[in-house]
Amino acid sequence: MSARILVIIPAFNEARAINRVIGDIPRGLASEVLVVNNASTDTTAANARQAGATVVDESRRGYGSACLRGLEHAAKVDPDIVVFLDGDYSDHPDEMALLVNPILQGDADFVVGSRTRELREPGAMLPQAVVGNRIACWCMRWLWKVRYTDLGPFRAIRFKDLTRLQMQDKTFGWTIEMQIKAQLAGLRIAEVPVSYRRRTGVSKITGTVTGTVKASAKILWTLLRFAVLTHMLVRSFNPSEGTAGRTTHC
Ligand SMILES: Nc1nc2c(ncn2[C@@H]2O[C@H](COP(=O)(O)OP(=O)(O)OP(=O)(O)O)[C@@H](O)[C@H]2O)c(=O)[nH]1
Ligand SMILES: [Mg+2]
Repeated sequence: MSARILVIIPAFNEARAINRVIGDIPRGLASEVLVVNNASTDTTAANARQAGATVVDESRRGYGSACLRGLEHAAKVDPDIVVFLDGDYSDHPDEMALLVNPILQGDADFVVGSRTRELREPGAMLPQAVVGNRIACWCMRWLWKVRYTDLGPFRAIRFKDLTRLQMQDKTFGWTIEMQIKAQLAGLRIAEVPVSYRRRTGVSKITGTVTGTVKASAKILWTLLRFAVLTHMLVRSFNPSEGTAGRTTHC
């Protein structure tokens, strides 16, 4: 029996790109393509339907809100694997097999597409995004000993593991929340290099000053929150942890 793969695409005003994204998803690999229309004021929903996707609406704006709405739908159809993909045609949907194969082969539970420099079209990722991602990955490595190189939106995860993570973030902290929680939950994590091109349509996050500031602040806040939470958890299990001079060595 082949695995059921649900592709979730959060989309806010992506009418120019959405049908190309859907059209490039390898036929036969995805059992369903779900576009979460996040309060678009253009023809995103109609275009997505025409391209063959299931469309649901989420009126609360925010990347995480759209992804959470996608998970509500997933709970009804119970897929084996969920793939997340942006709706602006920056990711290469035709590379989807690179992400799902390690899961299908039993080598990983969670696979992140890393937008490496060699596979990135010049200008596809703005300098602020490159630097911000690098700092966030360095912090995760330092705090939780996990080696990520990107917070890429193109990713695949076993649905039952994703449910266990109890995702909550409603905005730009969604990707990093999943990566931190995957490590804390002991999932087998893999990264694969993926291509990335300049977006189609108007930039909303990294191409705008307010978008960059809001996204950076949210990512930083998420890192801090989980750092404090995990630190408190370690101390409540092991009160001597972190208390200089009281650690005993056998
Ligand atoms: N910004 C934003 N994106 C949303 C929202 N809801 C869904 N999305 C989708 O989330 C994906 C990522 O948003 P993008 O605007 O491409 O963000 P980005 O890739 O960091 O930056 P740019 O491509 O430079 O704009 C796209 O598919 C958006 O359509 C929302 O409320 N705000
Ligand atoms: Mg984008």
